[in-house]
Amino acid sequence: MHALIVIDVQKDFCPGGALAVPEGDLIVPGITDLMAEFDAVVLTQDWHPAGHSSFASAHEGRAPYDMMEMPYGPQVLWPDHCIQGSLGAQFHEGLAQDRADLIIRKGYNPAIDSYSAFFENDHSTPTGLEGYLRTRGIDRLTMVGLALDFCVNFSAVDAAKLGFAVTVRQDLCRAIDLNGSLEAARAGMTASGVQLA
Ligand code: VGL
Ligand code: ZN
Repeated sequence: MHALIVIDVQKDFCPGGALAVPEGDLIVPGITDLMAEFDAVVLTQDWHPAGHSSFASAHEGRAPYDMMEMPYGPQVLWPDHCIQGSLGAQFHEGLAQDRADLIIRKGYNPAIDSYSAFFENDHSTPTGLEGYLRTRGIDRLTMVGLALDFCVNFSAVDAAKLGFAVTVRQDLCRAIDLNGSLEAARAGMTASGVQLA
């Protein structure tokens, strides 16, 4: 069984949003078209409480895109984005969200960010997605969405480590590309056995 995993195609990650990924909106029609080809469709939704610890605004004297050492490791500080219930946290209006079997939210823990759809950024707290996929007999994943070098990357690497066969459709992703993060992400995914298509 083969699932399409659509990462964080939300208004805040599209042009005009709080953490806009260049051309983030351009991938939406292609993703919607692709949904019919899969046994299952899962959407992830970045879903932070106000004042989340990954927001620069939560730390005095810090600016967006600074790095900060957290108990679980280094963390990029972001502009406020995808706040629970806000307009920016909604899916892009062109995404066929009605076709999703499951919508999994992440980043709701105030003290830990969660780039990956499988584990929070401590790399140990599970989101529950692995159990959902396995109990449905899904062993192959195709991943698309935003951003290629953060949430898609972490999700793909975790999925490969968990033993899923993972393909990332790069044409249906866009990247933030912060300080070489895109090249590092591509190298990390390849090293983990992720197929970059
Ligand atoms: C993401 C930064 C912060 C992503 C989420 O979806 O790639 N990036 N939160
Ligand atoms: Zn986030």
